[in-house]
Amino acid sequence: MPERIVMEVDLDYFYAQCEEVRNPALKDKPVVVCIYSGRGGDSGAVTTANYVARRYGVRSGLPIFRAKQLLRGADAVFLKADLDYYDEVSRRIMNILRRYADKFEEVSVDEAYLDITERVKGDYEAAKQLALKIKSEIKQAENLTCSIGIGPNKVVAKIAADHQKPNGLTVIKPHEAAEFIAKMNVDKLPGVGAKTKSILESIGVKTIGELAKQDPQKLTSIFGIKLGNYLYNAANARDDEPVKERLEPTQFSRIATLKQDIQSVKEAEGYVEDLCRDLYSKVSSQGYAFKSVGVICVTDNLSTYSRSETYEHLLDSYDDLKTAATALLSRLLEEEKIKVRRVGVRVSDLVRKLGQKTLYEYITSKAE
Ligand code: TTP
Ligand code: CA
Repeated sequence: MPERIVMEVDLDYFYAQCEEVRNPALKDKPVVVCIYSGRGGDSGAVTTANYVARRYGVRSGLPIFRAKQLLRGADAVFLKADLDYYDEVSRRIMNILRRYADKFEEVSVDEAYLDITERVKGDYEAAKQLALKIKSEIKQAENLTCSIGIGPNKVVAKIAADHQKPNGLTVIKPHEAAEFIAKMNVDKLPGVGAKTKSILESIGVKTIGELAKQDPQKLTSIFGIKLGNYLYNAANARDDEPVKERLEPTQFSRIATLKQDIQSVKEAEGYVEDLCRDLYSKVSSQGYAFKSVGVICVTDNLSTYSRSETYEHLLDSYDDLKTAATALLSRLLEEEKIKVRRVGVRVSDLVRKLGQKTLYEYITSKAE
């Protein structure tokens, strides 16, 4: 059994790069992708920015007005985030990546782990060649760049991917791993945020190398067994966490607690609309349509009641979902005569929607 080799793929300045792809004229300008709060004007935050904008200090999470100040006079472009579009690009890229992995784990819209041990027979040179192939396929198919890290486990692979961006490729062999991370600050370790960082600082630990030399028992006494052990092992470049093949979801649901108990569908109307809107947006952004809809009601003594229905045809719109959920809720309330404290809506019997391009990819991936 060869030693494990893990790859992490992280798409570069993802939302902003997606915008550059569909409008190449943006490429040399600072591009800032924003989520507006809905309170008018520039109220809202930066989701991400391209590397041109980052040179001016623009970062994720910055208030939009601050980004505008930083970019005054720089001919910058501010865009409203188009999450559906980024999800669609992400889904196509994930479908490409999946084909290169023995085991595949999608971590977020723009990051994934690939266990490639078997595929490259434990050979780091072959792993590097595979990474170059992946980069070139993503570039060709979507005109996007990514940064890839390769290492003996997920922690090292992720730090390696972060090491050189954008369009980076960093390969860290097992015997190099501990030294490679030792000089970095502790917050380069995945999962170490501001809070853990400041506790570590208070015991005099700033770098990963310093963390690696701590007494593990001291770390578990401060952070608990799980985090303490993780920190100690990760700092020593050890991590047994497997790349977790995720199964396709079988259902999606949303539930809400009502301000007041309700007894009729009329009183629940606003809640049902909100739940369905939220749920539909989730399901469709993940690329699914559905055939079954269910509603669930919870009373104040926590008894639960539910109704569901499977339809002959595919449902694929907010209106379909709202109509189905309202009918089911109406039936449930008439039959049970209960006072409802929480209402939920669920969709199942999911069917993946295939656009033209994904259909093509689907067929070509089958043919391999
Ligand atoms: P990241 O991978 O953190 O960043 P990035 O892809 O924009 O840039 P990098 O080149 O450094 O990898 O986040 C992925 C996407 O998630 C990002 O394009 C926008 C979104 N995002 C937010 O909406 N809010 C946030 O606070 C962050 C950090 C990201
Ligand atoms: Ca990224």
